[in-house]
Amino acid sequence: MTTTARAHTNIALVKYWGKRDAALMLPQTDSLSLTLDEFYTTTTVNFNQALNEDQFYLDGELVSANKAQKVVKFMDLVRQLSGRTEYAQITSVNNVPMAAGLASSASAFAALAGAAAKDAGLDLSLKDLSRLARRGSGSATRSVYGGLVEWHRGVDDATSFAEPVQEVPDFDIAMLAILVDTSQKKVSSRGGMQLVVETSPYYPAWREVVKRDMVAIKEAIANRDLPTIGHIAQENALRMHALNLAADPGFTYFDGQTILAMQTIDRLREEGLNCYYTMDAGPNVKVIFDPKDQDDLLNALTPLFGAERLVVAKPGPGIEFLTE
Ligand code: 2P0
Repeated sequence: MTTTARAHTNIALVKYWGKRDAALMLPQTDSLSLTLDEFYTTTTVNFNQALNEDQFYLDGELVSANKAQKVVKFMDLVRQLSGRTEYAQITSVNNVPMAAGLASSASAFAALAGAAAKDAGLDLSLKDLSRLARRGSGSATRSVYGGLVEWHRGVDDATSFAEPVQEVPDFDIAMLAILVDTSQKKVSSRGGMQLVVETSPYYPAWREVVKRDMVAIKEAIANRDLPTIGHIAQENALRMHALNLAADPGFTYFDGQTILAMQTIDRLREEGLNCYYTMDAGPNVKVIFDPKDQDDLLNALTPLFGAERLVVAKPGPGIEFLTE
C-alpha cells in the first residue's frame, strides 16, 4: 500500500520563536498563521519489508542518510506509535518557486505526518495529526489546517496542537512573497530560536507580547479588520527579529534587500495601499495585503525587485489525501 498526502506551507502572523521542550517540540508561546495555496509539499509513503533502512527521495533525488536524519527520526516515532517495524520509502516533491526560496519544513512535515501515519495504519483525528506533525517541525503543526490557524502552546504533548480560526477566511486577504535571496539560510530556525531563548534578555517581554497579540489578532480576524491584522503581524515580526539582534552572539536574517523591501512597504502603506510586511528565518519578505491593491503593489515592487521575484499567494487548504 502507498499513501500520498499534500500539505501547504504557512506563514505566521504571530510567530513561534522558541521551544520549552526540544524533545517533545513544545513551544514557548501560542502562534497564529495563514496557510497559503501556492506553496506545498506532496509526499508518498510506502512501508516495505524489503527495505533495510528508510529511503527518502526529495524532488527526485535520494537524500543521504546523514541529511535525512530528521525524517528518519520522525519515521521512528511513527513506527513506535503504530507498532509497525518495516522501513519505508518516502518520496517528497516541493512545489515552491525558485528552489529553497520558500521551502518550508511546515508543509514538509505536515505532509509526511499525514502520509506516514495513514500508511502505517494509524487513524488519527486532525487534532492528533497536528500533534504528530509538531514532532517533525513546530510550524508543521499549523499546516494540517487551511486558512487562519492557531497553535496552542498547551501544557504538554496532549494539549499542544493546532486549531482552525477560520479555515476559509471570510474577508479578503492575500500574501505576496518578495524573494530577495533564495540561498540556504545561515542560521537554522532551530538553532536561532534556541540561542534566543537562552541568551536574549528580551525573551520574557516576548512571551507577554505574544499573549497580547494573540488576543488582539483573533479579535481583528473576527472583525474582518485587515489593517489591524496587518499592523499586529508587522509589529510582531519586528519584535521577533529584535530578539535575534539582542541574542549573544547577536544575529539577523535580514540583508540589504530585506530592509529595502520593508521600507518600500511602509512607504506604499503611507501612500494609501493596504499592505504590511512579515519576515521569517531568512531574508525574504512576505507582504500581507488586500487583493484589491494587487496591481498597484506589483507595479510599485516590480521595478525594484523584478517580476520573477514576486509571487502572490492566497489562503490555501489544509492537508489533503490524494490516495485512499
Ligand atoms: C513560525 N518560523 O512561526 C516561525 C517564525 C520562522 C519564524 O520557521 O525547530 O522550522 O522545526 O520547530 O518550525 C519556525 O521554525 O522550527 C519558523 P522547528 P520551524 O513559522
